[in-house]
Formats: sequence, structure tokens, C-alpha cells
Amino acid sequence: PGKVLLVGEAMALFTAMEEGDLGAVDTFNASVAGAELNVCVGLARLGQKPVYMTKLAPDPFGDRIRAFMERNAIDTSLVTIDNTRPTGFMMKSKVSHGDPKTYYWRKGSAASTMGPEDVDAVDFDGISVVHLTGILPPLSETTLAAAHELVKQARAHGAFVSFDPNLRPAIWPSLDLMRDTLRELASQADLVLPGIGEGRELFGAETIEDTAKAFIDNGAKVAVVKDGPKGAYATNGTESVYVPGFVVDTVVDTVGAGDGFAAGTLSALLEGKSIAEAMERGCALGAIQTQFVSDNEGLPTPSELEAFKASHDRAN
Ligand code: KDG
Repeated sequence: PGKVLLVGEAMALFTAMEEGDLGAVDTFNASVAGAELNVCVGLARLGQKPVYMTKLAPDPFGDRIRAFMERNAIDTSLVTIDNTRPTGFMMKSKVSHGDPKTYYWRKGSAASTMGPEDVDAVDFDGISVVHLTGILPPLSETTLAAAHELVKQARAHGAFVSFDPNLRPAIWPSLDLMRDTLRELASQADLVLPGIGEGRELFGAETIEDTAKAFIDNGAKVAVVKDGPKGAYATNGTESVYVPGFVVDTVVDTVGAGDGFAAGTLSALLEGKSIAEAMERGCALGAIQTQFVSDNEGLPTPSELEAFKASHDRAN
């Protein structure tokens, strides 16, 4: 298999080390975030060759992200520098249950200036998979065009298109544009990886089966719907399979679990595994990621993955 191309915005991430209002917390842990970058980390740790396209500023956040990519063996050849705008950053709260709160400082960031011309400059030879998420299109008008161009070029070059809707209503100009854009991008995908709630938002689907069917009826070839710790369900419209998740004692932080799922699923498919085996690996990486405060630091190497699977029960 060839390389995996991912395009998105990386940000510095400050995670609260104490519970409470982000405006009142005094201690933060610094790391890096970005859905597509998180997937890169998971892929690289499992031996794949992710290429991450983004724009960074020559500032401390940009330096942190570049160093992180190098440390994690993520190809930086498509990282460009924008001298006029800052690298984005975000904050995340600490919670003992439920999802943490996130706040962004990313409007007008370096990454938000990516456009279709950047996609057109990519050499797609040797790229076998393109993975994108619903976070790229709402960053700006030019990234919206870049997302459409990315799917168009990927298909024109025969790459496998993987799409995670990753709904972020807070950064879209309108919910109608969010729904129309994500339905359109999802319709072009070989593989879509929605969460069960995203099916509700985009298609009004309630059950996991109806969610998967809605994505297939909309044009995707395979839909894998995630249902958190319970597991995931996949269909291609004719065959379907349900795969149970892994049981973990305590959840530290849910953010990044979906990206772990994508990395696990894609890496296994690239190794020629079946969709059920790929989903099992996706569930394992998702569960592992919930054990870490960072959005990507916990993602496993092959031996860490085997050790996790051997020591955890399956949901039923
Ligand atoms: O999926 C995890 C991401 O949400 C996180 O790392 C930050 O990309 C991010 C975003 O825009 O929310």
C-alpha cells in the first residue's frame, strides 16, 4: 500500500489539569491537537506512512506542531509556512464524566488560508488513501473549496476516500451549510466513519442500522457507524456486521477516540484485513485513546495494541 494523505488544521492544545471553569484553572498541560493529525499519529505508530498537509506560522505553536510531527514519523513535506497569520490553539477542560469542553482560537489562522490551489499542487502518485474530516471545510471559504477539491482529486487519481463527518457546529457559519457540505462530501466517500449522533444530525436517523443505511443511500460505499464503548456497525448496503467495543474501567477523556477509531480501521484495511477486523482495531484504538488526557499521545504501537486486546473484555 502507498501513503495516506491527510489535510487539516493542527493546533496547540492546553488541557486543564484541574476540574473547573477554564477561566479559573491555573495549570494546563501543553500538547497538540487536530483531528487529522491525531489520525496521522495512530497510523504512524502502526507502521503506515501518513503525509499531513497543513499550514503553520513560524511561532511557538507552529514549532511545537512541527517537532511533534517529526517525533512521530509523520511526513512534513506538505507543511507550508504562512508568515502573516498565527497558528491556532485550543483549550480543553478536565471532567470526571462526560465530554470535556473545548474552546478554539483559530479564526484567521495560518491553516485557514489553505485553498484548492494547495490541493492541486499535491503529487497524488503513491497516495493510496485520502482521509479528511468535517473540520477542514468550515475553517474558511478557501478550506471549504479545498475540501471539495481534495475529494475530487483523490477520486480522479483512484485513491480510496475515507471521510469522518466530525460535526463541529460551533465553527460552521450555518447549520444548513454544515449539513449540505457534509452530506455532499460523505456521498463521495469509499468509507464514512460517522458517530451515531452524527447520523441523527445529518439524516434524522435514530438507530445505528438506520444511520448506516442513510449514509449508503446518500452514496457512500461502506458506512461504519460508531456507538462509543458499545462498538460499531458497518454495512455496504448488502452485507452488515456488528463489532463489540472494549470495556475500560474509567474514561479519562473522550476527545480523540473517534480519530483513534479511524486510525485503527484504516491501518487494518491497508494491511488487507477484513472490515470486521478493521473495526475491532478501530474500537481498540478508540478505547485506548479514552485513557489519556492528550488527544493522541496514547495511540499504540503494534505490541501495545496486542497487550491492550489481551487484557480487556469485550462489550456485549
Ligand atoms: O477529534 C479530536 C479533535 O476534535 C481535536 O483534536 C481538535 O481538531 C480538533 C477540533 O477541531 O476539534
